[in-house]
Amino acid sequence: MLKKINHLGVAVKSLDETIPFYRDALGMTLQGTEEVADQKVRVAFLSVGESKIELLEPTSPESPVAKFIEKNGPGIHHVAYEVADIEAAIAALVASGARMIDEKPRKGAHGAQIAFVHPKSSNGVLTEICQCSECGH
Ligand code: CMX
Repeated sequence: MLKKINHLGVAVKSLDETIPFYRDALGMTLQGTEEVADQKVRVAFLSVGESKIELLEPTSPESPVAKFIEKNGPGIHHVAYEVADIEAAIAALVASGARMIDEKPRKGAHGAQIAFVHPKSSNGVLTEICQCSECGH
């Protein structure tokens, strides 16, 4: 079902203050920034080899990322796995008893289709699946 880890999501207070560490100190390639209005975040993707980090800055106090930072401070927020067929992956997760936050895919960054599994049913790790055949990341 899974193809690979697509990215790790990292909650940050400010993209502008965080990007220099990843781009300049670690030498990762900044692929770009984008607002995902549906998720109330502004995101930056940085890559090294095949691997990517998604920095997530909340754009509203109602953002799930704002709530996460308020409770935990900045840090690792989710793990995103790439799948070829997100509808089939959601069906398989539901069939195996996983509690989905999204039972239907919604639109994420770069036009990807995304869905989250609730961290309470994945041992405390917010888990994203994404189908991004046309999103270029
Ligand atoms: N990782 C692990 N646990 C998390 C978590 C995270 N990222 N976010 C919340 N939790 C935990 C909380 O700590 C809480 O645990 P306790 O009950 O032990 O205190 C539990 O989940 C439920 O938290 P809650 O306060 O009831 O619910 P929230 O309002 O904080 O919502 C969640 C939590 C996961 C349902 C919500 O954040 C959500 O829907 N997330 C999916 C969407 C999202 O994160 N979008 C941003 C990224 C978008 C992108 O990548 O493009």
